[in-house]
Amino acid sequence: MTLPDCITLEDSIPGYPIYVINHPAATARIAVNGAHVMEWKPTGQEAPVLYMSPDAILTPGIAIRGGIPICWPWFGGHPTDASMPMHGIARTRPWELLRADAKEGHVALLFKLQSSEETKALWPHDFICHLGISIGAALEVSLMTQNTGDSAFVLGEALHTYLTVGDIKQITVKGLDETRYLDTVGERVMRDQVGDIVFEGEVDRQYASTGGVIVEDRALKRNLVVNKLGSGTTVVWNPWIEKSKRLADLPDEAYHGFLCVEAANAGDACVTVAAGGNHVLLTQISLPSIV
Ligand code: TA6
Repeated sequence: MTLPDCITLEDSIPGYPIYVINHPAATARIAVNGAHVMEWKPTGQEAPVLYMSPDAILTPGIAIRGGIPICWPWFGGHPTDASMPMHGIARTRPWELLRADAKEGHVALLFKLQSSEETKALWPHDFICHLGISIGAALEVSLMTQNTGDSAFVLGEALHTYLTVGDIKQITVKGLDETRYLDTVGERVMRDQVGDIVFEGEVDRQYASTGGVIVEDRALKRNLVVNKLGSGTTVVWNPWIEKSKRLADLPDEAYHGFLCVEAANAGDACVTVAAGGNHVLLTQISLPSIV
């Protein structure tokens, strides 16, 4: 497939192809492993918008710590089998690039992942997934699921976005006030959000919300707007120090510099896709203003 001049296929890591985008509107890197948007930096921004761990393991079959991991077809642990991989099977498989187009204001890429005997050994359903990525002054990622089998399946999923922040202690997340959420830190319990979200310790919450949020970053003097479509769950996660120490692919102190805001469908928001049916989950990240 011919690539536009602004996209190159980098093989600096043997057996681990990465598409490198250098467009006037933004730069980005996308790994074939997991169709994983690793990096995105709109032109004019000093700091990248997506966070990538310096200790991320770039090996086929291993999930990447940072960027936008695709959690699919389950979110978190497998519903019934603890031996299955966390967050499903999509983020650790190679996806096929179907096409890439460069436009004046953005680059658009389309990746595909299709069921196989190997995937059906892990998840016994026929499917075709497409991932549409639009990279420019904003980033839009769309995960499209087609059920190509003859029976319905239940889908848990997330676009597990890692956002670079200047200092987690100077972050406020707006847009989830009075929203019900599952708090998974310690005992799993339902709570109601009171006011904006601030960070004084580990946060791992699944909010019942279909709307967007604003991440106000007073340290970097920027707002990140995270909008979404086809999502009933907004996951907000920062591991803080103790969990960071337990993650081998994340420096202990890295928690100061990132936050996950995930467009998801988890728990009661999991989606039933009928035979022959489809479902779209989309997240969009933009930077409308300098605070
Ligand atoms: O989205 C939050 C979460 O489910 C956390 O509980 C934490 O496990 C995080 O995902 C990262 O999961 P991973 O499997 O990528 O280490």
